[in-house]
Amino acid sequence: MQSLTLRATLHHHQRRALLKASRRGGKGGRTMVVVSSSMASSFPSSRTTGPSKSSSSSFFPSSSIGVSQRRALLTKATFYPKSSSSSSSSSSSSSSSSSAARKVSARAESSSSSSSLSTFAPEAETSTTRRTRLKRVLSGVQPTGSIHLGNYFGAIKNYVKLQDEHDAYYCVVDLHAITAGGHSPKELEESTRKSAAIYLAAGVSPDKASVFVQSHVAAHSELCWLLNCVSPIGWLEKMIQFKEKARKQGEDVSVGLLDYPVLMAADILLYNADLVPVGEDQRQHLELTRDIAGRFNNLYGGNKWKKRGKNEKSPSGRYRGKDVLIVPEAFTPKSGGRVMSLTDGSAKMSKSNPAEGSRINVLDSPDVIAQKIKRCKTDAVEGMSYDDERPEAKNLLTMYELCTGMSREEVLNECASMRWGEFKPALTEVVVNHLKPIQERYEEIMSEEGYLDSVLEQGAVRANEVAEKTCADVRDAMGFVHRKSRYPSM
Ligand code: AQP
Repeated sequence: MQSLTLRATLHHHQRRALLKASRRGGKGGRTMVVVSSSMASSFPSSRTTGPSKSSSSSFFPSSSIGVSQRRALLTKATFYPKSSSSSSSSSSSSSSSSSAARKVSARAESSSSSSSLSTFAPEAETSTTRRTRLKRVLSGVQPTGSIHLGNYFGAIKNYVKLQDEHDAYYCVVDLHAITAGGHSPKELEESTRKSAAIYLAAGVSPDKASVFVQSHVAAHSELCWLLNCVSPIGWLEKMIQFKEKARKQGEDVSVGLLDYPVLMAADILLYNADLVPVGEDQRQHLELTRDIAGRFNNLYGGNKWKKRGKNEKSPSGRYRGKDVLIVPEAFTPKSGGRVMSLTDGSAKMSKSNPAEGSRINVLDSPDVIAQKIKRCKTDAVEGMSYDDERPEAKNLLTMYELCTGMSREEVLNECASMRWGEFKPALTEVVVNHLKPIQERYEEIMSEEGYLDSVLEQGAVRANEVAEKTCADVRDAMGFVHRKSRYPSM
């Protein structure tokens, strides 16, 4: 198996060019390529934070670097032959690949402040020290249907903003996607990959955030079960989303749908997340997460946890006697926290709405976007305003604001006097222009064989590392007999 771990500060396109080049040179055993910041500095900056700041022109296709430059990169790259892995297990073992990947990640991380690959300054920051220094952020989108502008502005765009200053974990929550019951296995698989690729295309960088698939970290399901046993059923029955979706599903409503918020609590609490970027519709679930964490800490944390062992340290190395689970905060943007439907300004834009014309998907073509905006609901008032009494006008102006990055005042200066017939083409243009670079990057990511899988694998390795520790502490606090060995979860 050939596994490439590309970190440091390169743009993903740059890494992909390297990936291609190294494939040609790395036949045989596992090949790990580490790229130093000094190498990265010869290319355009990778600190792209959003689609508006970058376009496909900033990426470096293999043709844009000279042969000698590429050769120099590959000569500088450090190769870890199979035998150098710390694990002696078979080449296909994910645990050996995990430990090697961690090693490489840590090296790449520390190399970001050094001028040469062979010199690792002792004071250089490692991935571990960076992680302990930064506050942690966790979030995810379920791979049901297509990601729409609500998901993008309510959640994903904030993933990109927060990744610079946080230890970020972003997952595609595939276990949540099956709670509606009767899903198509083929669509789940496709949608999971598509969603992960959209995260990356929107600007989430695997250099800054761990991007992974929820079901690749078995601890999500385990912690969900443990938390189920401390969560009163009455709390779950009160959830608005459960009531609305259960009404639509009738008698076929699954236990999974009721349990959705406990799984979401597990997702968040596993990573000891400080901050969770979510749209307004998920704030109630986040409140529930806080309640579940509080209840767990009351039942098993503090002094009760302290008495659980002679050793004052927990399995993960934390001091017993404190809260076992961190109570998180929600992060919801002022604008974009609730993007409304195109066909009903009082209902949120949603993946599960059977009317395709009610939403704009991130991957919709310009023609489809133009059609949807042309047909969207309007009112009979002349001119455009952010009036609460005019939910459709307010929603579409907010969309204009979000796509252009303009303030409300600027949007009004430009659009207040427009009629619907004038405003709709203007809105179409800014939406299409905003989504164009994302769609182009999406195509590139999907066409690069192996790239997405390598990102997801590396993300899952890091996520498992953190999640396993929290789960071990939770089991310890609850009184489960310690496991003598770690079982591979992937
Ligand atoms: N309309 C929206 N406006 C702003 N944010 C939104 N989110 C969802 N809809 C809007 C946010 O997107 C993130 C991922 O959502 P999810 O995949 O968990 O699904 P959801 O919240 O149930 O909403 P969907 O995507 O419309 O799906 P369905 O139709 O199944 O309800 C979350 O942070 C969410 O807040």
